[in-house]
Amino acid sequence: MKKSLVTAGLTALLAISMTACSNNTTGTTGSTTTQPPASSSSSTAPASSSSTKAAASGYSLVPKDTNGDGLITLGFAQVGAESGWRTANTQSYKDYFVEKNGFKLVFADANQDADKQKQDVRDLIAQGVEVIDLAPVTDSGWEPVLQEAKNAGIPLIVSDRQLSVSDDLYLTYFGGNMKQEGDNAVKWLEDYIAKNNVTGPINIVHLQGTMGSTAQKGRSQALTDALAKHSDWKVVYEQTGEFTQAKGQEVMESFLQQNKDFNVIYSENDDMTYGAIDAMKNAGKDPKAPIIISFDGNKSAVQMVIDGYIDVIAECNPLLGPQVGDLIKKAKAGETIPKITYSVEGVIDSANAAEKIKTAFGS
Ligand code: GYE
Repeated sequence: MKKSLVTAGLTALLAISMTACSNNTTGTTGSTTTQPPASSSSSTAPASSSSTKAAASGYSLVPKDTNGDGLITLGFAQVGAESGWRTANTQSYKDYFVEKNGFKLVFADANQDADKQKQDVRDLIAQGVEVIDLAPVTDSGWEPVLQEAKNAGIPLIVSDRQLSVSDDLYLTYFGGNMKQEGDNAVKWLEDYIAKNNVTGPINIVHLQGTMGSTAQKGRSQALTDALAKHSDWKVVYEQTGEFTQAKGQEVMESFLQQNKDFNVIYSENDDMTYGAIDAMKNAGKDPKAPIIISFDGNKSAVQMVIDGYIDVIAECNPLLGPQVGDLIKKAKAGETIPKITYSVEGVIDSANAAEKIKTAFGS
């Protein structure tokens, strides 16, 4: 496989011979990091460490069967249906939060609208659900709504993406460490460049997720940190593709029209990666030429690693339902649960894609 500096014009200026792919080891999707409890009262802005933190003092609500029907009613304030990751995430909640596991599910879809989602949570409070799980579209402006949930005596769990609020406003966070995922991707690129003696500028097309989501902030921050370390790395284009395939394609098309050189695409989810690849194909560019870095690990994306389109995927596990359910049960039983639990995630590249595809989520 050859990776080359793609010129926006007709010629490829620099051919990079790819002799072997990086051999990064990966974590196990689905497992979590653990660390002994330690006290914490700090806020949990975008994730910056891969540890678990113990419950902060100041949050005393525990899940209860308040209506005595023998089930816990979970109100799930979901982001939307923008991606394959999201579809798998929703399905994992719908599969797990059922009567046989001791739950009822009330589902609210924010359609990627942060304001609507605040109303969704208020509606869940008004309905008197017994626990709320919030997967926040963006991380800011949540204090009043979380205070309302707390005042109503409804424990609130944050999942998938984090919040910039004081951690005495929620019971626990469960999900990926987005900065770590970005760091995993960057490390892979650094190793790749070193192993393959890549010289010359690294011109990066940066497709960002939903601006203001911690998934975007953490992954973008990792790239910003890398740029500060590597003087020959440059972002030649940066635009949000809102985590959707359609928007990913659209922004990549507008970039290609600028006729600029690029040799790396850093795309903050698989769906935008699919869109970017389609845009290159439609423009008559070889989608296998640039180094493509993606996030999530949908089955089709892992197949594209095998087929040589995508070079690396930083994993992000969407199958959170059973693990959130477990935390609720533990908290209900009076156990102290960690304030933050991050999924353990690694990378998928040509070294492990054939293995990883066997357990990949989605289609
Ligand atoms: O990477 C993306 C989705 O918040 C981790 O949201 C999630 C991100 C995921 O739309 O595909």
